[in-house]
Amino acid sequence: MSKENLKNEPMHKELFERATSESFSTIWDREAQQEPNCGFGTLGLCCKNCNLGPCRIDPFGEGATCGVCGATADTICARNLVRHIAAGTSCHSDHGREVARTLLMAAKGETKFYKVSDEEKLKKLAAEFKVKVDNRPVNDIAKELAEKMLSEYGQQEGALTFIARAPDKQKKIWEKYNLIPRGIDREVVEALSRTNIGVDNDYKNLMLHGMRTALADGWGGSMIATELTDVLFGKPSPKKALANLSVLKEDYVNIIVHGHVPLLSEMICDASLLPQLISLAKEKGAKGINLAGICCTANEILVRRGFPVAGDFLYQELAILTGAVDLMLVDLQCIMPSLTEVAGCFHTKLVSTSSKARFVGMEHVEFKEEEALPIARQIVQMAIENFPKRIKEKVSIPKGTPSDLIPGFTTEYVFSMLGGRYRPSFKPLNEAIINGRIRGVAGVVGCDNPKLGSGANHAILVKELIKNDVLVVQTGCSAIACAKSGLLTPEAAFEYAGKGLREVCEAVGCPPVLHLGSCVDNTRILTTCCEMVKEGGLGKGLDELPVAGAAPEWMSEKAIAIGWYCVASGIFVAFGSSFPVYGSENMTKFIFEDVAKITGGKWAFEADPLKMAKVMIEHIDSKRKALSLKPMIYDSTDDH
Ligand code: SF4
Ligand code: MSK
Repeated sequence: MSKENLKNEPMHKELFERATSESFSTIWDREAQQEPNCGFGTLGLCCKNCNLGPCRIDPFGEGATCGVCGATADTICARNLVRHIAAGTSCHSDHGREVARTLLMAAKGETKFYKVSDEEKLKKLAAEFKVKVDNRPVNDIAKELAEKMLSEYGQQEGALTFIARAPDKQKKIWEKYNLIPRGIDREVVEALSRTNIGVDNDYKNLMLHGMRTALADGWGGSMIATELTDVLFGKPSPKKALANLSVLKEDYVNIIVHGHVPLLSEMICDASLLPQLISLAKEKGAKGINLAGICCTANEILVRRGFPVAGDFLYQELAILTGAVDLMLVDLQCIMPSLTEVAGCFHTKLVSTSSKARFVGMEHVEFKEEEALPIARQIVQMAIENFPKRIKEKVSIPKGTPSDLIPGFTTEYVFSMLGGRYRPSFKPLNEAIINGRIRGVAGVVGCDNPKLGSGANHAILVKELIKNDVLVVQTGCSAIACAKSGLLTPEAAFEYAGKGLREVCEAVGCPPVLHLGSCVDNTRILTTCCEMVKEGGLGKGLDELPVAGAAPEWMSEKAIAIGWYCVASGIFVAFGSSFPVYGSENMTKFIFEDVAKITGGKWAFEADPLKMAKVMIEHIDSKRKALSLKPMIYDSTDDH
């Protein structure tokens, strides 16, 4: 969707008019100012890894054909891409490290604000990490588990423990090509050292390490983040919730949590429910406290607590432009530095909370696990104190009703939901696929991007997939975009799904689009796929499953890492635009041809969401054919 279309939507019109009247440039304006994009950067032909450069390679072969050091387009494109993978892996893995550290502190009694909430999951993980369970106090188990997980960051040899979850077929491929991550930090450090001037100059060798680094994200840092967040705060479960900017309330103190790591936002949830703070809000003239989220922090408090979601990545500035946000607290990742400028036009207080993510001009209240709840109370109180400063005539919350959604699905929940209480199993899902009621499963994830549809492409893609009987699982901002379009409700099955998928959703009472959580929770998609292989009837490896992944509007380096760990795990992945590698013929061939021969996973790049759906469906059908599955029971064009 163009900015013009988005601007003219009744829900946003006033906000964009306000941006103009306040002379504030939104992300759409700034994106337009960047056009035309740098040709060298787009093709991946720019290197600034040393002071002999920066170097640029002429794609037409008329100027420089290599950098000052002699690095070719192949080397430069591969090095740049591996650095992106390393950065994305670092973000997710550092998030996992913080959660593991908090579990350790809780187990050692160093913070009283966190505890093991899901003992069953703790014990299951303990068994995987060979931590003794019998009759030991929960905190002893948690301490040893957290220490073992943290040790996998600096581990020098061997394999990450979660690699054992993958099917044997994938493990054999990874062994053959030396792709098994040894330690999370080790692979990231090696990615950076290999990409320095004069180290690894063979694009294939670089890309193999890039995949090993990405696997350290998916089967390492991200998986630790998901699993230990469940241990600390409990597994998500389906619940009713609301989404879009109209969840903000004119007569309440509105607080928005934004970022990724749920350690503080969980405490903010608790603080926002404290009677004394609600009374204080009332004393200040509000009816109460209204807490909502943006980006993945939104997803975390949505799937576990049912707090509403105000918007995805692109909505962070628009939320402040409503003039109704009394405080926005940020931790890290996907937070636009422009927020301080837009907040300057309103009364909104911005508070940074992570020592790793400071913003010039933003008030900072540093998060410490030892004082988590008092800090959360302090921040909520700051919001309440700020409420009377709201400029009434500047308040404009988009009218209209928030969209309903049912978030909170997990691998474990899909397991019991489909099998029923007495026969929890993936068998019903596999059987529905084998018998041709469900065509396959698609993971649609990732960011929203003003260059690629401003969020609209997610819903177009997902509608087309479910119309063709593809069950969709979602995370991140993509899930939020589809929630706003009303796709995450059981009723969406009646309106949009093909007959086969609709029958399954009707029988189970689930939406045709399942919200699995935040970006780190893409690991729930990996574990769901592993369970499908384990259940039987759909091949021996992840590469044989009739599944596909997509990030139609990706923008973050984290998306690159996610895409690569999926492809390295044998999965087909479609992105809305390519990586900057087209300047190298060899790298382009590696991505489109060679990688499939190594891992069985494949890449496709397609900006048009309907065409993207088509390539994903074609891929799913090719896998159905290879497995000799029955033809689809219903023709998906029958009733639409
Ligand atoms: Fe140029 Fe080579 Fe230095 Fe890159 S590493 S900036 S290509 S000299
Ligand atoms: S928040 S990484 S914009 S999905 Fe995870 Fe959204 Fe992309 Fe950030």
